[in-house]
Amino acid sequence: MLSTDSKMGNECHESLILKLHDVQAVKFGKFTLKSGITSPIYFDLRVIVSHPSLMNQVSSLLYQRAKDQGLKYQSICGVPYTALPLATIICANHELPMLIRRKEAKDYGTKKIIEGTIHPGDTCLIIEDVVTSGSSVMETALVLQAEGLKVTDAIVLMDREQGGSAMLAKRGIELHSIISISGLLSVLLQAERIDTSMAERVRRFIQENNTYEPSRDEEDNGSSDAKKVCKRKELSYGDRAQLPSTHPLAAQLLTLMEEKKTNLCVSADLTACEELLQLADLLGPHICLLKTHVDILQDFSPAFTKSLVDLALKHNFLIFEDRKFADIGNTVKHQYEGGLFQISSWSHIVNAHAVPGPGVVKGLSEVGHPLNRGCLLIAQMSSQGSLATGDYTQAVVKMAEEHSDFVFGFISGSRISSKPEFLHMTPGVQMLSGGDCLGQQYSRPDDVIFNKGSDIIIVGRGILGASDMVKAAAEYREAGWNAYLKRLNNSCL
Ligand code: 5BU
Repeated sequence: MLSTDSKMGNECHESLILKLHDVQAVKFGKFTLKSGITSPIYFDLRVIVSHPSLMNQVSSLLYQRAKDQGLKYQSICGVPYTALPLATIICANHELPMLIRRKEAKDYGTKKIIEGTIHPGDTCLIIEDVVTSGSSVMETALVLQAEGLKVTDAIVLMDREQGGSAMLAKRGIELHSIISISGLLSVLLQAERIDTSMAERVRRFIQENNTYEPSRDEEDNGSSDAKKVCKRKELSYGDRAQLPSTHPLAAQLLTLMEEKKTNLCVSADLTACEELLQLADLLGPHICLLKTHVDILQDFSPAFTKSLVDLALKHNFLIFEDRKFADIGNTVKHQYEGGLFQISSWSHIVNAHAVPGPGVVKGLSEVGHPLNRGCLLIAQMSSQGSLATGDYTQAVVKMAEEHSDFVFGFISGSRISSKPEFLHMTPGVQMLSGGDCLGQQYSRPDDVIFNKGSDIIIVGRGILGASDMVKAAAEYREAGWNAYLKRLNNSCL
């Protein structure tokens, strides 16, 4: 086991996940689904109706999620059947009006399909236990909409991440889930309820059984984000390296990406130097960048940085110390050049927050520019609730443009500058979307590169946590590169 600290926080719904496993609401093995497909995981959330404390816990989490999202709604409807009692508990506890959707219209009396008082124009929040394809949520939404109600959001306990969220989004409904498959697997793995091979089997099953099939129109254009990408001519990494305005270090990086056919940066978040060097040697052929957090190493020595630089030369990758400088110019100068780590002497790339103002870039540049180093500004973060959004992000783009002799790109979730000389790198990437228990949020490689127009995927635990890290790195590399090729092919030349 690697010495990366993958410990989960407590507010990870850990106890809930373990309880769900205890009562067999989630099971592992071989199950034949309705569709005839054999699945290694099976959810039967119906059993929770016999466990009142679980019912209370789940209902309050569903309600809290809607509150955290700032959702405005006038009534709640649970998708029959399991979510019906959950909606009841929420509505009773918070004195909210509830609507009940009948599975079948009554064949006598009023023939109503919805019970309760309907106020057309009101917004109704949908509650569901598990979403796979999203069809049950959609059915309920259609019935409510036919009665003149608005449906904009649905809260679900468990998203199987098999395309339901994309399907619903396309129809104007945002799905918010409490537990992701990746979160569930992490908790059960850590509690030794399942082993790594089972976790990988489930991950693979989920990836290979995505029920969402984009329409032809969408396939041709990507999502709405990709449509924006498609409006401009898309240059290859190699072409961008040749632009006169491209920073020399960015040109070096773009060239090696094109040559090695990789847009994968591995986030080597390990705590022992020897393990980190072994990882760099092992994954070197697959990556364009190796990202470090040098201050988490327990046994740091200058000899380590020398070995790392040798490996970067051997495998033709660059080193990116994810230091996130965020102080006044004079202080970051010392932090970059001096101290124990002497970062500027070995790391090709560093990053900085723009929050102190342009002085942070000027200070770093005084040290890094003469050494032909480069800097990324953190314009957005992958973590939940990040404040780096909107006007702040725009101000970061402006700051980068004003200091492009040293700043050559961004840490961001998507393409935020249309200037092709700037590189966009995105952390928070895994094969399955979801997150960890401390606010990290994951997007898939294809989404990041093709839909969002970023250039480099940064992957940590998606690779470090795999039983075969080389195989995992090869898979991420392929996914990232194929998404890039798809983007080039899709470009409107
Ligand atoms: P993960 O194991 O793939 O979740 O690791 C992500 C890495 O990227 C980790 O080293 C973070 O410190 C880093 N990161 C991030 O996750 N999100 C951000 O917005 C920034 C850095 Br900036």
